[in-house]
Amino acid sequence: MRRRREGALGKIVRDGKVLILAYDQGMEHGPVDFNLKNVAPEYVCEIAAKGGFTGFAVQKGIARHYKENYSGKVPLVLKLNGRTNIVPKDAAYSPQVCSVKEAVALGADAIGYTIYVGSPREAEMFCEFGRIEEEAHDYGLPCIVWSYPRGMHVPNEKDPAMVAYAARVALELGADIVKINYPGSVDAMKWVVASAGRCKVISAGGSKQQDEEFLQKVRDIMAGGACGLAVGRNVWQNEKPLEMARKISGIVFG
Ligand code: FBP
Repeated sequence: MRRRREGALGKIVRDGKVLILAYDQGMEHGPVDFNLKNVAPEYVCEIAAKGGFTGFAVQKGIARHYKENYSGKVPLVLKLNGRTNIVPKDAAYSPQVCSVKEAVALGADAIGYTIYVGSPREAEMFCEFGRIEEEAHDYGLPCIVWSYPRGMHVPNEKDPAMVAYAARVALELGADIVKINYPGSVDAMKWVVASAGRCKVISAGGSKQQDEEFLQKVRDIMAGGACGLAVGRNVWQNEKPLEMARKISGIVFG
């Protein structure tokens, strides 16, 4: 039975802001991102549950096996596609590995889908996402697009003009929220946000930085008009993840 089309962002937005804990790096990068603590999903689920996040982004295997560790404590953002770091990026493609129906069965509050804008295989991802977006919206689920310029035609993935292009593509494909890589400055962020129109913009955290350096980046992201972050490594790789989450939260919601 399908839910009515709501067009609302539901639980993943609080006071107009979004703060998602991303934990799909095990597939995207491999266990190289982990240590003996954060390789255990129970550890990161607890951070998701206690860190004041508006969403927890994972693949379906983590969602199913660890449901008791996060369910009812933090909204679930289910990633519907994924790839490994082993395959060359020239023709970057992230295949769909989970259906919208399964996301609903797992209790998802939103779905996530990665598009590599500019890749020779972008057309396949556009088509896949087009079908997902229609179905997810029929179920009343908001759609978050991880929109990353990538592939042989993209010499610099972080080029601010390319990041703005990727944000615009997500708006035009019907995403409710677009997740981009931080384009490097407050002004560049403002252009990304303007390009995304009514599609809300959140930024990835990126690889682990020193605490103060990262918190300044969070301030810049928000000063650029973003509505929040989907952050992973800078929280669960931190020695004091809940303290870090509290500081990020203070900037995003403050
Ligand atoms: P981080 O905050 O750890 O950078 O996570 C954000 C994220 O988008 C993850 O959801 C995803 O696994 C990863 O970055 C993708 O990174 P890459 O750009 O290396 O493919």
